[in-house]
Amino acid sequence: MRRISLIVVAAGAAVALAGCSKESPDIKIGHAAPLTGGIAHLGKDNENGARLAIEQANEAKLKIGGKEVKFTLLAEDDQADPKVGTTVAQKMVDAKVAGVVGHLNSGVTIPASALYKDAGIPMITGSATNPKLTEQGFKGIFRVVARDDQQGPSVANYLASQNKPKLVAVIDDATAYGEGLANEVEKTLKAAGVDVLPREKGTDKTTDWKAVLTKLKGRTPDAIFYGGMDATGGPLIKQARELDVKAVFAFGDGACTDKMSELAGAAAEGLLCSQAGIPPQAATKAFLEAYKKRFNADPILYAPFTYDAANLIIEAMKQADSTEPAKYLPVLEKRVHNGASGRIEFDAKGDRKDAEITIFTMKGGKVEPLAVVKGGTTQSFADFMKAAGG
Ligand code: ABU
Repeated sequence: MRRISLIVVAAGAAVALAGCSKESPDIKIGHAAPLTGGIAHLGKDNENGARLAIEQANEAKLKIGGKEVKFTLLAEDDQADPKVGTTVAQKMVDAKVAGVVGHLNSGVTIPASALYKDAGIPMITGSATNPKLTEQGFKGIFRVVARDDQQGPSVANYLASQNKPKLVAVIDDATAYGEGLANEVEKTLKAAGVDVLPREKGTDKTTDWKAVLTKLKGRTPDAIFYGGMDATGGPLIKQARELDVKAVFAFGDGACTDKMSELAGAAAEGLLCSQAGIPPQAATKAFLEAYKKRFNADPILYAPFTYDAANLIIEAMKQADSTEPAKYLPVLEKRVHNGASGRIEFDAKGDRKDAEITIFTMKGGKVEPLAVVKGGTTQSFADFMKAAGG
């Protein structure tokens, strides 16, 4: 009888101790992007940005709700596949993540966003640019880059005004991103009086473009725009030059990376492309130094934006003094954040207000910024940096 009493007392003491535990609550933040396949380098870059923000928050030993919190990054591989993406999103919901940074691809982010919205989990993408994401009217779904109905017209107008093509061929990879961006480019070119050939299509796995290019060669377009990622855009431009296609090539953000040179060599020189934000090298010095120190590499494309997305979630939790989505979401919706990629404020749809678009050319194997488009005004990259105090 005495032994039973002792056990009961000991169990009670253990419960009481757990109740007033000084242990840091573990707050999970999800990140999802392709970590395998042709664009794994971009997925890892995005993940690194979010990871850096979380590690810095843990070093700062933040107190929320009177307790020191420890953030954990739940990093998942969605394989750039819409079906895998929704499975990953369900895994995040089941794991009770407090917020999500991601996904990378528009075609994955759009279906995944419905699961986060239903679960009341805020999600911020640092790279998905298809307008539909924030046109769904979902509460708690945000993006910190520009949309393709801003990016497409910017790159198309730059191409039309600088290169003055009379006939343009447009190819896409049949994804929500590639097709959507190509549609915006085609619409803008036609409005500028440029003739556009009937659309050619590949997939996000196509690396043999010879049939499409041979067909286009016979039509001698002055320029070719491709809506797709660098893993497929690199072989496209390489094979075009091998077939002696002389057209100027233009691409959107998915193929606006130094990887184009790795894949296509000298064939990539002179290409024109856009990114849906400021270039990585224009991010804050503090971010660039911390990224280099942590990962022994420079950011490739959107790491400053996923870093900002993770910090936006953490800062909103701090301000709300709660890690509960229902409590910090109203703060996140209204927050003004001065991040690595500049000032971020969301509009009523969850898009970034006054987002920049940068136009680049490939020079010496590196994408080099030429101009920045903001609020419909284009200025040289040098002037943009001067005005930004850089
Ligand atoms: N925006 C570039 C690639 C990601 C996407 O929107 O699919």
